[in-house]
Amino acid sequence: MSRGSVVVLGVDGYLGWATALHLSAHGHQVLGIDSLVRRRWDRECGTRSLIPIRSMPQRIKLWQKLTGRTIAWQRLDLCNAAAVTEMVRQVRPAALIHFAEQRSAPFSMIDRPHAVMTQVNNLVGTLNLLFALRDHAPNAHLIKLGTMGEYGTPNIDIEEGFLTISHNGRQDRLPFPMQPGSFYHLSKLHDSHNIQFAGRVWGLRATDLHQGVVYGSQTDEVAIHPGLATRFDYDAIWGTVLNRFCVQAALGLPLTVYGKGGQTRGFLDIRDTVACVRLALDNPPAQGEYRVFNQFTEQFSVKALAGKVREARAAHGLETEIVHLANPRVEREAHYYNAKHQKLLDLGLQPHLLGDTLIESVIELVQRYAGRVDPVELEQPNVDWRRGGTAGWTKPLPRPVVVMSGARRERRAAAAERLRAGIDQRR
Ligand code: NAD
Ligand code: USQ
Repeated sequence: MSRGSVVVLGVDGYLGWATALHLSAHGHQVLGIDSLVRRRWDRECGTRSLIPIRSMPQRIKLWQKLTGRTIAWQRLDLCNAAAVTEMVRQVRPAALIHFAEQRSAPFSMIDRPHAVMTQVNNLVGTLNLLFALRDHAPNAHLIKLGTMGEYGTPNIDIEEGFLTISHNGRQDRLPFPMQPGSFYHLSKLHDSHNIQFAGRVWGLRATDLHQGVVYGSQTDEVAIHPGLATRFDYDAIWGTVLNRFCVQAALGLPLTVYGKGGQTRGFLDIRDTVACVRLALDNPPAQGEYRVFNQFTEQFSVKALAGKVREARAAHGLETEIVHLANPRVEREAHYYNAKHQKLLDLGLQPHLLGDTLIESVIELVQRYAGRVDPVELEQPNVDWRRGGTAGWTKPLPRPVVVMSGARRERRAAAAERLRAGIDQRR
């Protein structure tokens, strides 16, 4: 690798792969890093990407064949401090885009081992990186994927990272008060604190992208060839809400709104994720600066989102049912939400807003792979925030934690039957 290159950590994942292609297409020398642990977690959970994804060596070979551009690739676990230090020492990157974490809130709420593993994986990986940067690349720009969920849903406007507070006649600009909603979301907040602290004491520079929920799967680069596909999760553990609704709509199944559905979040198209990362990369912070960008383009309640999917289907004469399930999560279902997201727009972001056409295009894509949908994975309810495990299990706790085993096929058939029966009753 040449000096001045960009390291994409978590390159085998949903957003990491799309970003690596995008940066490579725009002339960056990209080194992709991943431990492939997500493929192991998929095997553990019995989940898989709806859209088939190739191995890392196959993907980068195809990218080179199609475009003549090279993406270097290294399998590496960020929790291996010696390996991280050696990689940073050798590459001395200009920038690192850090996607490489356990990113599912439900996964982190299954039980104690999953909560611990999530926080150890995420915090240790990020700490290893910070120390390696201090020692071997102190000028590098760390772009870290955080999450809007760090803020929670306060009854005041959400600012971009910081809030000016007046107290007893004095004023200061302080980190925004945070109320994350899962052990996963807490891990992102702990990372934010560690990165901010490292900036303060070692003068590192970092951008913390507090990203909302991402939807879609097609970027300009991913769309070049089916072999360049990025993963698309739709199950109850890894699938994000709009992607799940599109799969449910494509199969003519009811859209599963948890609880009242007034829970509101920031959302963005995956094309805007890659654009935002490039904007952050092209406009680095000053040495020693820690900055936060709220990375989303629109906010919707879950109920409104389901309504949008239903409308998009109705435009084609198709009926879609919306069901309200008992909420397996502990979260406010009706609340004030107004999150600022100006800084990336100021840098030139041109958002792809959610319209019927986009929803339809995701549904069309899903329909191509409908045969790969596993009803067990769509089945509700899933991981229960109060009891852990899954709310669907009727036997008393403790239960074995993750789902698949030799009995998988049987349960899959039974779940498909239950799902069909449930839908028939509702009709
Ligand atoms: P993903 O699970 O598809 O990809 C994460 C990748 O990181 C996987 O390929 C995994 O193998 C790798 N990884 C995890 N731990 C690692 C380690 N210790 N060492 C090396 N590699 C490791 O997730 P994603 O949806 O692409 O999300 C990427 C990042 O963006 C995450 O940090 C997530 O918190 C953040 N984010 C995602 C969304 C979203 O809607 N997908 C929204 C906001 C923020
Ligand atoms: N929800 C439903 N029905 C479903 C699935 C989800 O109503 O079938 C609701 C959830 O209860 C929640 C909202 O939709 O209120 C969002 O859930 P999600 O699973 O789409 O997103 P979340 O768990 O918050 O996590 C995802 C990513 C995570 C990222 C986060 C951004 O998995 O990596 O950090 O989105 S944010 O939500 O802004 O924190």
